[in-house]
Amino acid sequence: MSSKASSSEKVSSSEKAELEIYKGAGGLKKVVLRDFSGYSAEVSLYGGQVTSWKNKRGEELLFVSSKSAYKPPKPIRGGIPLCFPKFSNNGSLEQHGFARIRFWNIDPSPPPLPTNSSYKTFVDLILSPKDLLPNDKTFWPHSFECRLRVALGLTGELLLTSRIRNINTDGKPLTFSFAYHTYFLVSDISEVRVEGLETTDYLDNLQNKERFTEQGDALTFESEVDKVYVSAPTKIAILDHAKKQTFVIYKEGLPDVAVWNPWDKKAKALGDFGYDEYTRMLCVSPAAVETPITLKPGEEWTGRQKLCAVPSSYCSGQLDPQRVIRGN
Ligand code: TA6
Repeated sequence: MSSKASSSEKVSSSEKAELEIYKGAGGLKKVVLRDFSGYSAEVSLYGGQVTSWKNKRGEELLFVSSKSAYKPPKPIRGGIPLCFPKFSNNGSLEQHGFARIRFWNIDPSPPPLPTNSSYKTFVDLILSPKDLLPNDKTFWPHSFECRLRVALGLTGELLLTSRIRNINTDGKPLTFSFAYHTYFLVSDISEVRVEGLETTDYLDNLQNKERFTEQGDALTFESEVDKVYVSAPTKIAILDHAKKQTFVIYKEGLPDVAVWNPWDKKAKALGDFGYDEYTRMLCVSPAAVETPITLKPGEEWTGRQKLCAVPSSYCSGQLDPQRVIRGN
């Protein structure tokens, strides 16, 4: 629960809505976005991480672990961690890069984004080299701007837009991987199906990143899963049978999709999952992993994910196309 800080300050980012900054868990500052229809989202300045997304009934749609430390330099367990400049657990930088364990700032003057009239409630954040630690620069000696816009749509959809620009003055290219490591809250992982990845190739992190082709007509889950689907379709659906709800993910600029559930043993080993919490989460993460992104000085990359949560009359295992296409 956000506790309103004695010195909560308002940052007005649009004439239609107000942004408020509160001190949340662990005293970490977070921006609260509220739409007048009742939808809301919260973004921690630590990590630039969305830590809550609620529908108009105030129901939480993202998973955040009850055991999350909210204590730098540990990443917050849940919500939407931004994995940048890498999405992997090997190499010199921290696992999944430094972006999710550094403090971001509200961007006072973001370059204009193509405005979409249905997004009136948003916040712009920025992470730049001045926000990094010496160690980051040792292993990743680059000048860059990493911008994030988190926006709420008029029907509660959540839109994340990331823009990364190479501002190296030494002519060096910028090469990075990226992921929106999104933790969806589900009623019971054993009752969840993912549609849209059938027949897609994937790298299996549990089998030395060996490449396979997905065979099933939808993904279901009975044990630990840790796969990166490569060159995946731009729309993926997560059907939650018990809740009769479908999450729909639309992605741009992010060719791959990582799918992860640690299951019981790995969740226990990680230490910041509560007892059997693994049964109530699934990570489906738009990413650029198989082919890292390379920018020449002055070039900018944009990556987006739009999340919708729609009621779904789950019957034959087929998505209700009308409802999904229309959104909720
Ligand atoms: O989702 C892919 C993955 O790399 C898994 O291998 C697992 O490590 C997961 O991310 C969580 O990583 P984290 O660093 O957040 O514990």
